[in-house]
Amino acid sequence: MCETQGEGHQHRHLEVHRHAMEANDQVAARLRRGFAARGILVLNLISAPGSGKTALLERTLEQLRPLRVSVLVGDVETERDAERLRRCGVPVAQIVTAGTCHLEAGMVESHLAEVDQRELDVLIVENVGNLVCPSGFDLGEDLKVVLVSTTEGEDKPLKYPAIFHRAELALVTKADLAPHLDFDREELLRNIQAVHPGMEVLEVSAKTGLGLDLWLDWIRAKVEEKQSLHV
Ligand SMILES: Nc1nc2c(ncn2[C@@H]2O[C@H](COP(=O)(O)OP(=O)(O)O)[C@@H](O)[C@H]2O)c(=O)[nH]1
Ligand SMILES: [Mg+2]
Repeated sequence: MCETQGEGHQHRHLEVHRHAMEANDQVAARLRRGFAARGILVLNLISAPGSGKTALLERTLEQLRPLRVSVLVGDVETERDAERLRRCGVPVAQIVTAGTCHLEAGMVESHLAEVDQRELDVLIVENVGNLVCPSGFDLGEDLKVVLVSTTEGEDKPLKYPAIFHRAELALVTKADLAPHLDFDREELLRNIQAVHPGMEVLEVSAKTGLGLDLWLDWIRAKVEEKQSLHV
């Protein structure tokens, strides 16, 4: 008897979850059509809290000129990251999720008007710091980028495979700290490839600027690719 009630409850829970995901996917599809119609490249940056998403964007945004870039940044609380990024002179909207551990397509849609999308080449979404939940929610992006810092441990791709599997590019951040840590670079690279064979990987430091040129070139190439489809 108890087991039957338990199963029923679990079934209802799964149904609610399925409806929520379907609703998210519908909004994401609408967003993707809108971005495609305007030729805007959309990147969804995902990592654990503190991996260096905002620091990397602080180094990235100005250097992407003359490309026109905007940022949507998600956090559970505060406008702190938006305030940091606005200093780079690009339009930034903060999405405060008030407890939700990931961004959903509806949140992106309702904040889009705050960043001028008529005149945009690239929209960068900094997701809520979390390696698990954000990977399951489509935001209408072209590509997901996963960041993993040298301080997080080489095993993270194995422990959180979904995001490494779904992302196009892995950025190994805080490369400047590697000499000061027991960091096994080869093992991290091996673990990334084990989860996502052939995955593109760039090693960067927002502090020293190491690897930033390759990251900027990667973005520029993706923008060109996107705009060549937009005729
Ligand atoms: N040494 C070093 N520290 C970094 C680097 N990038 C970020 N940090 C530091 O890591 C902390 C978290 O960075 P932040 O950009 O806020 O991470 P986010 O939570 O992923 O947006 C801050 O104290 C940054 O100064 C880096 O390349 N090298
Ligand atoms: Mg941040």
